[in-house]
Amino acid sequence: MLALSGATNAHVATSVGGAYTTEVCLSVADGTADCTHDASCGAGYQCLATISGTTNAHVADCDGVAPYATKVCCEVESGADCTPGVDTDLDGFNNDVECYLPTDPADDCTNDPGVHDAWPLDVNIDTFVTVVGDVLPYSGRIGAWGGPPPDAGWMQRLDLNMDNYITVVGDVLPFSGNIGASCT
Ligand SMILES: [Ca+2]
Ligand SMILES: [Ca+2]
Ligand SMILES: [Ca+2]
Ligand SMILES: [Ca+2]
Repeated sequence: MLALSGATNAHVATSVGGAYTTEVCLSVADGTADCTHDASCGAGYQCLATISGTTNAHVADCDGVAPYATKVCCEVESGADCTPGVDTDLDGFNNDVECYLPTDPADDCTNDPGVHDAWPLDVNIDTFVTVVGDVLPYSGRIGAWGGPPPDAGWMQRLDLNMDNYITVVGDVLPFSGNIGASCT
């Protein structure tokens, strides 16, 4: 992303070299990050800082108040395959829906209960589909809209048909016939 000349009161450069030996890096858990230095950030890129030049430079934030001319633009690409109309893991939900919720589009069951969210019907991530664990979270949220701005009851994880509303027909009905099901 950037190189610093030291740990404090440092100048910045766009690449490591000379006095600039401390790299500023961006990492993502699942995917890749790409950063550029340009006058404006392209589609999909976010401005993380602005700098006054390519070396011996000053740095500022991106809030538009006294920015420097060059923007540090970064994009994070998910490692997940979010192709619409494809259900890679055969858990009944297409990859684009799983990326939206989000659940793991490449796995039909959690590998780490409570943490790794993989099966859209297993809302509480315990490998079982139950009324108490997975349907009860909908209570009080029916009719909620995803916005902007989102309603107070909105929870994107529950919008199984990706229509930006939490409804009985679209999002609770998929549980019918699946209560008691489990995955391994
Ligand atoms: Ca799937
Ligand atoms: Ca899945
Ligand atoms: Ca569950
Ligand atoms: Ca919905």
